[in-house]
Amino acid sequence: MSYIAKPVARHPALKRNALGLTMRDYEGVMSTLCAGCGHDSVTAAFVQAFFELGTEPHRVAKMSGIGCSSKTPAYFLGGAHGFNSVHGRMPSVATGANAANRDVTTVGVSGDGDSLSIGLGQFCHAVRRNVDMLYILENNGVYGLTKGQFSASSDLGSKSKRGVANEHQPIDAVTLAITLGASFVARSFSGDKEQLVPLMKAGLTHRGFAFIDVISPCVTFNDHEGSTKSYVHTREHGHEVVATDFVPLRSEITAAYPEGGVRDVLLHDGSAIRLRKVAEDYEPADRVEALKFLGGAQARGEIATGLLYLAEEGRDMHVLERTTANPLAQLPFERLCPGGEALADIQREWR
Ligand SMILES: Cc1ncc(C[n+]2csc(CCOP(=O)(O)OP(=O)(O)O)c2C)c(N)n1
Ligand code: SF4
Repeated sequence: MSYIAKPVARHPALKRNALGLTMRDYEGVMSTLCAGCGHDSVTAAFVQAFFELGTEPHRVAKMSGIGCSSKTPAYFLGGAHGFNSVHGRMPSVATGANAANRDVTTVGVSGDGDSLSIGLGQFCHAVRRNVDMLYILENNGVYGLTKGQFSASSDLGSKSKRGVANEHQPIDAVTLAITLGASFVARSFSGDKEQLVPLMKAGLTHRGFAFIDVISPCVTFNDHEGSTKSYVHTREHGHEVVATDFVPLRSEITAAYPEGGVRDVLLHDGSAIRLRKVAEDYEPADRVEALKFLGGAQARGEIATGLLYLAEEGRDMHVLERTTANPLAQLPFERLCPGGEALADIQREWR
C-alpha cells in the first residue's frame, strides 16, 4: 500500500478533547485515493467520531480487506493497531482480534466488492456471531481499485462507464444485515457528516455487531468510448514513455438534511441519488417495520438512511462463545499454555 506521511506541524490553538488530544492526533497518513473520493469523507468522519469520543488511539484495532475502501484505515488513527488483510477476509481477522482482546475497540472497513461479492460468506458469519465491532461498508457500487467493474451492490440496469447495463439484481446490505439478525444497522452518505459521525459514535459504543452501510461515491471512471483521452484510445494511439494516469480534481459532495427529509444528491458523473432520512418518531427496535420501511424506500427509488434497526437485547460473541474476559496477551503463560500433557489428552480424545 502506498504511504505518504503527513507533515508534523500543527496549529497551537487546535481544539483538544478530554484526553488533551487534537483532531490531528486521530489522523493517519496522507490519503492516496482520488480527489473527491467518498471514502476520504468517511475517513474524516472517523477522525471526528474518535476525537469526540475521546478514544485512546492505541485502544483501537482497525481491520480491512482489499480495495480502495480497505485502504481507509491507513488514513485515520495512526496510533492504533491495524491489519490490512486479504480480499473479503476482514471479518475473520476482526473476529479473531476481538475474541482475543475485548478491551480493544474493533473497527472493520470494507467495500461492496469486499463484503458482498468475495467476502459475502465472511460478512454473514460476523453478523451471525454478533462480533463486538463497528463494521463500515463503503458502498460505491463498483470495484474501484480494479477499475470500475460492477459489484454485487450495483443496481439493476445501472450503466458502467463503458455504457454496459448491469443485468444482475443488487444485494441490499442493510436488508441482509437485518435479516441475518444484526443488532445495529444503519445507512448513511459519506457527505453527510452530521448524520454519519453520530451513527459512528453510536456504533463504536454499541455492544455487539454494529453495521453502517455508507454510500460513498467513486469519482474516477470517466473512460468512455469516443473519448480521445480514454485508456483504449491512448493505448491504440499513444506511445507510453512512463506509466501515468490522470484523475480529474473533484470536490467532496456534502448533503446535510433534516430528519424525515428527502434529499436529491447530484454525483460527479451527473447521476443522482435520492436519500431519505428516518423521521424523528421512527421506531428502530421493530424489525418488521424496519424491513417494511426499507422495502418502501427501495420501491420509490430512495435510499433510506439513519439508524434503521437496533435490537434491544442481544448476546454478543463474548457471551455466546464464553471468550476470556482478560485479553490473551495479558494471561499468564501457565494459563495460555497448559503444558504438553494437556495437549496429549486432547489428542487422545480425538483418536
Ligand atoms: C482473492 C482476490 N481476488 C480478487 C482481487 C482483486 N481485487 C482487488 S480489490 C477488488 C474489488 C474492490 O472493490 P470494493 O471492495 O468494492 O472496494 P473499492 O475499491 O470499490 O473501494 C478486487 C476484485 C484480490 N485482490 N484478491
Ligand atoms: S477509484 Fe474510485 S473508489 Fe478508488 S480511490 Fe478513486 S474514486 Fe475512490
